[in-house]
Amino acid sequence: MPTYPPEPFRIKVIEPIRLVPPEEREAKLKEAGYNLFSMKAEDIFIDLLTDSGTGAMSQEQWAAVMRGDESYAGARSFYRLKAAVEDIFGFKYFVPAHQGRAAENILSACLVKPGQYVPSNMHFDTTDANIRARGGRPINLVIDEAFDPANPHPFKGNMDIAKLKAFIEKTGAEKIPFGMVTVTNNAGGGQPVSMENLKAIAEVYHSHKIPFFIDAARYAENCYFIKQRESGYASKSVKEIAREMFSLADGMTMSAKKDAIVNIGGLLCMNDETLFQNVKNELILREGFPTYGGLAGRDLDAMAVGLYEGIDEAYLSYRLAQTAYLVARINEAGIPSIQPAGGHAVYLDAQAVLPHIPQSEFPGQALAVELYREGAIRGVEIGSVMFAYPDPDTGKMIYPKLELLRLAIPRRTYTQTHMDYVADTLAKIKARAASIRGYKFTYAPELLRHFTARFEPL
Ligand code: P61
Repeated sequence: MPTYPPEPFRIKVIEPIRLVPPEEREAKLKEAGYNLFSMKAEDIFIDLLTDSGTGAMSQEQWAAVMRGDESYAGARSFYRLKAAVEDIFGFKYFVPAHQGRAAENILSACLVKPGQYVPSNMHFDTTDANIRARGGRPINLVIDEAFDPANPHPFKGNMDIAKLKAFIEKTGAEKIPFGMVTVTNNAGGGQPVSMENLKAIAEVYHSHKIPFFIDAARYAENCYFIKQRESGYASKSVKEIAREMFSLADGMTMSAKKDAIVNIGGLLCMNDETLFQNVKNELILREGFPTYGGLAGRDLDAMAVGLYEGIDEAYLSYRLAQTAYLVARINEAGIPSIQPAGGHAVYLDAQAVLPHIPQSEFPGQALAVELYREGAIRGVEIGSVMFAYPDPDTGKMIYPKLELLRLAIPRRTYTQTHMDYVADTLAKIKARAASIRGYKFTYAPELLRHFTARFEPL
């Protein structure tokens, strides 16, 4: 059992949470259409829906908020953010955006044409949907080990280089406006990508003159895994590893709500000047003037500070150990999850816990509902609700390879006792798993359906 490290911070401000009595939970579930996105936050005890924008900001970040310069154009806050972005990522140009998907939307609007393809290890759902929304097709080429939950491969987020080469040969580079990789791979267990693999990806894209963009939402956690697991990196700083990573790419999108530990914010960086001009025009249309990009000056300042706190190694070491601890406690309770522990979340193998529920009846969603029913804990399904799409050529439903329930850990927010409560709750569910039933949709939109879908128990 990994030890739970002492937090490298202490608590100065608290936010009360309330445990809704079990007898009130059923009505709340029914009212929400059995979709945890539709529940009131006040009815959740431990909220592991996402690690996005839910972290605790530090005293330095709150102090920075007070320094926010709310000038419409050329604010001091923008220049402080610019200095941090240039120092850590090293790209020639950047714009702020209000969050990751805004950066993805702008990049897709500028580059993706109908019928084109964008490969990655695995796109997360907003990237996937933004490419589809422009008529493009997202393609996932992660290594096969990623689909074997028990396989302990240290870099399970790696792209399969042979598959990537074969895909480009078959499709033609002219149909690929840019290629991506997601670090860490959120859709596949929060698993890291190795530097060796990043170098190989860059080489393949560049040999075909395909621009390479990194989805950098959790780059700092990925860099710390490289430091821990990849030979030659133990004595390098996370910042040095990050600089090496981004020097391989032509740009990046980032949801700053993750590794920059802010409640709102995003980045779009690039080296190409013409693209930068087009991005700025698109940004002005949809987000705001290029020196604020849909954010307040105070948000830019919080991000400038948070970018450095996100690469602090005492913090990262605690962060990854907290996740590993929760994974170990949950596994000890007899619930299998993707191995090894990822960076930001535990990914429960819902299909293994509920083998009697077929994919068409959403085992991940069933487990999510049960976790609320048992302990007022909120997670998110990452399975057929989120990722089953009809094939655009045949119309036949394509199901994802894994049915997962993700418990994402907000940064600097919950303690060891909270993690123990989650593991103990799952142990109780495990004891009565055979009696749990599946769900069917009563409403589902076409794209990103998990946010607003409604269900009925079967
Ligand atoms: C999450 F239920 N992730 O993991 P934005 N890239 C990557 C992400 O993980 C990501 C974005 C881009 C979220 C929030 C979320 O269906 C959901 O700042 C690797 O959220 O726009 C976001 O960044 C987009 C939760 C997103 C969901 C979509 O929890």
